[in-house]
Amino acid sequence: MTKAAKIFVAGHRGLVGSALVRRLRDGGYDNIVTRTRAELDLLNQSAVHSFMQAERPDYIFMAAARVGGILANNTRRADFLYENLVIATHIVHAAYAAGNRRMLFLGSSCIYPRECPQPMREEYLLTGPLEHTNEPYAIAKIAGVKLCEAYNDQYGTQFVSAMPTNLYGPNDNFDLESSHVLPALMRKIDAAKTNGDREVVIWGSGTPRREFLHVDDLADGCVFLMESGCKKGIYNIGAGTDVTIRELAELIADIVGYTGEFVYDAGKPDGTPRKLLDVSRMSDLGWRAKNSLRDGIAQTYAWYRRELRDQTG
Ligand code: GFB
Repeated sequence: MTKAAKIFVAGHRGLVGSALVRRLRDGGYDNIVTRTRAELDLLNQSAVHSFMQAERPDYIFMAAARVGGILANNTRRADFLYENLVIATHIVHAAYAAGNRRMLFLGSSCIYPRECPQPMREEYLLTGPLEHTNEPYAIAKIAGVKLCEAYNDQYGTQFVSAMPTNLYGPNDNFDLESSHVLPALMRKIDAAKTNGDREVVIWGSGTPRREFLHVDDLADGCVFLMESGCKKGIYNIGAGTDVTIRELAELIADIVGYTGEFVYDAGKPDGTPRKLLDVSRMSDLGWRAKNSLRDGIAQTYAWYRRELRDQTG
């Protein structure tokens, strides 16, 4: 990837897209193309084609998606399936039609089977049934991965897929209904400390295990993949270790300085029991995540307090 290359980051306002733009700028890539949703509706096929024909980016980072935590995935099932399918097909086909050859497609570790052997290797894709709560999102992301593979096979494109584990960091969604667990617990625990509450409610049993990666590490891994000239395939990007939701809550409480109790809401779903990625494909290439979970959460908490707490807390 030359420094002068024209790079389209789809979804640049989101958690992943904004981290990609930061990482690319830090790396000396200045020719970055972005579009807000108002400027380019990715659900509009002809708008996506016109944009791609006009801009003809050399590289694309496909980070645009409808995303959310377990409850949003489970209740807005149609939106998650429809929008993610449509966005992926529009971008992949329009990129190919405009002569683009290099794309990195962002998937998710929820594409692997619910009862997948742990840690999950890339070749376990489509070897068993999916977790019900996020099946629509996973199906759409699997379709995106398969689109990349099929266009590579038939048309000679070089579309690579990155499978991130559960992410967190600046510009995350902190809405308590639709967010992922880490920002939700950060907000709830921070509010409890501020208000002097003695209890924080955790959804589910607290026993599911999740692997959390700071989004700056993900962005670094994605740029590394593009720079290293990978032409096809799936690459898991994770931290390599996981924690229970209870351990995550305790770690956040320690960083925030909350000393109250946790109570568990059995009326909310646990989701998949464990999701830990096997990251040996990336480590064989020489890449590994840099941020520890404690440091990453502390940095994100500082960001949350600075940028969001006054508006949301
Ligand atoms: O992060 P999360 O929403 O997504 O939830 P998934 C992870 C675990 O944390 C679940 C529990 O067991 C939740 O029940 N949890 C506890 C909470 N308290 C809370 C809370 O206040 N908010 C939330 N959101 N969870 C998503 C998928 O699954 O992960 C997506 O639905 C995607 O498709 C994403 O793959 C990375 O890890 O369960």
